[in-house]
Amino acid sequence: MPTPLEAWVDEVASLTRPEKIDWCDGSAAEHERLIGEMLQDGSSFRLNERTYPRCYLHRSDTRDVARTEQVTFICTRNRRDAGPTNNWMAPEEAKDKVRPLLDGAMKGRKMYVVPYVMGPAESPYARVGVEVTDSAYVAASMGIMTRVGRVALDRLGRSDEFVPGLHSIGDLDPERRFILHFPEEKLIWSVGSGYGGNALLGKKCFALRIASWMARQQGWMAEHMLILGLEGPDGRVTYMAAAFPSACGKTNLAMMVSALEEEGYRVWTVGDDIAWLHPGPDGYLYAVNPEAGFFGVAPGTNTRTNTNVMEALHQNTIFTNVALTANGEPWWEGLTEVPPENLTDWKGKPWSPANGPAAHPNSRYTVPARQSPSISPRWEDPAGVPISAFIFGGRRARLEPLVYEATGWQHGVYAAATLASETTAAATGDVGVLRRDPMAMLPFCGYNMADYFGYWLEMGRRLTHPPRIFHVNWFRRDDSGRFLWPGFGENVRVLKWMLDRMDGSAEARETPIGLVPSASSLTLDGLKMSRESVEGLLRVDPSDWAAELDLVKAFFEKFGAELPRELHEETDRIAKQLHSSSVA
Ligand code: OXD
Ligand code: MN
Repeated sequence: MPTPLEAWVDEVASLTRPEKIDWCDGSAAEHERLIGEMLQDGSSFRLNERTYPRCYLHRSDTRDVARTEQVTFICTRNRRDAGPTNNWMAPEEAKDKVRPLLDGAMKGRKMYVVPYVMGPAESPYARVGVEVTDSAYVAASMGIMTRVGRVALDRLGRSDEFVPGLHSIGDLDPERRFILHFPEEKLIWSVGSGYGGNALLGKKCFALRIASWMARQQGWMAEHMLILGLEGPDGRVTYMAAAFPSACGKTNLAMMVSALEEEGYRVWTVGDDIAWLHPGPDGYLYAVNPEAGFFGVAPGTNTRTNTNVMEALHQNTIFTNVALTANGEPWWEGLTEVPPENLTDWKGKPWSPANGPAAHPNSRYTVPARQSPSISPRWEDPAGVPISAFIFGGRRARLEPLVYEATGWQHGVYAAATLASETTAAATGDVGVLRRDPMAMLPFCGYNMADYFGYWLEMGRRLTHPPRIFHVNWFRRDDSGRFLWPGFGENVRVLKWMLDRMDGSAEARETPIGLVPSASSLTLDGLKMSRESVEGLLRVDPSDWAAELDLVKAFFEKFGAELPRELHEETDRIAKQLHSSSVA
């Protein structure tokens, strides 16, 4: 009798008809072999072996450089279960539409079977997935981002408890690209893209979209969150998880070099993108990082913004769509102030500034997490780490203060559900367009977000020690458009305030939107900030907030009667308090 896994692989092979099937074991020798295949097909190049040993540059198809949300679908029997923020197709309709694209798609190609574990191998919270792919780049990247091979097969045995993911690059034509999720079957089909977020199926597809669905059924949470440990002067480490929409510096925060190191504060990295959170027997929420690597945005990364990742990137790293220097090193905008002479751009052409950026704005590095000097000694703790605080943040030029604390769980869920960020030039060309991105999960929630908000509220009732909830904004500007806060390593000062709130030593002022630090409760020594700047950072402007509430109400209308009443209660409460504070 074939195992359920063997039966599925047979089924997939008879549909896609590969020339050869290769079961991946996750070994170093296999990684070398996969890299060899990438080098052979001309899509990848070896970098300078002296300064970047075992590092490679991969160039993707120029039409395949980012996630494609418009062709990403949640395929549930009832449209309602996908909700108003997801693209939806009925499962059979989706399969009928996409099956012809997979039919014979691997003819003349090799099919790699990649069994993998998401989460620390020994953890009860870890789960198995199996990706079948016809891309050596995808198989090699999965080997960095997840735990591949025997470890997964041993865990699985003859069980059918794995998330199958069928991936084919197809012909890479964006017109024939589909990323389909079938949460009721826990199945993923992805065709027409080799880009990480579309093609490394363990990441967004499994660990967020399918896992968020599983988590709600099984009593846990799958969130788009970094996990960090903040060590204080007494050596105790407090763990926090934080959600930010893209382009808000999540990886940099997770790997921050603390500006308060001399005072004894240090940041340890557990994860930079995804958290799986389970209630423990003690009523705390425990987080594991399901991933084993970082798939980070290269542009803007340098020794000032993220020195830890810079150190990690010098070996065993796959770079995608970065520029290449004349001596075979990777380069991207922001790495050095002045671009080196004779660069080759991300498309493989001699670079000239007139042709736009040398590296694609969404060029990436894929690097093993253990290589970061900041990696937490507990990053693979099978029990996870207890989370004391959730942090939500966006990029807002005016409205949001540097930090505030929610008055309780319900208010915190409201703050998270109304999370929003202004777009940057790099992302869209439209600067300052406001996008709501609840819990930074808008593109990643595998079910109806109204139900998701309800589930968050429910979680707060279930936990006897729920995390405290904070909101931050590193991006507030003054009237002349200058950033008020220095950011990066100085952000530790805000984390310290949170720590001080938790042990009861930091003062906060009650405002209609939450608990805002008193200026004296923040540790700002050495920053040389003017009193006006500090006031500007902490100001809560009632008329700006009244305008924000109108936008929030319009956003909530999307969910109609299904929006949990608690979120309306919060909107009304804040409106009332704003009104009385502005007349007072
Ligand atoms: C990512 C993303 O790549 O959120 O992590 O898009
Ligand atoms: Mn992400």
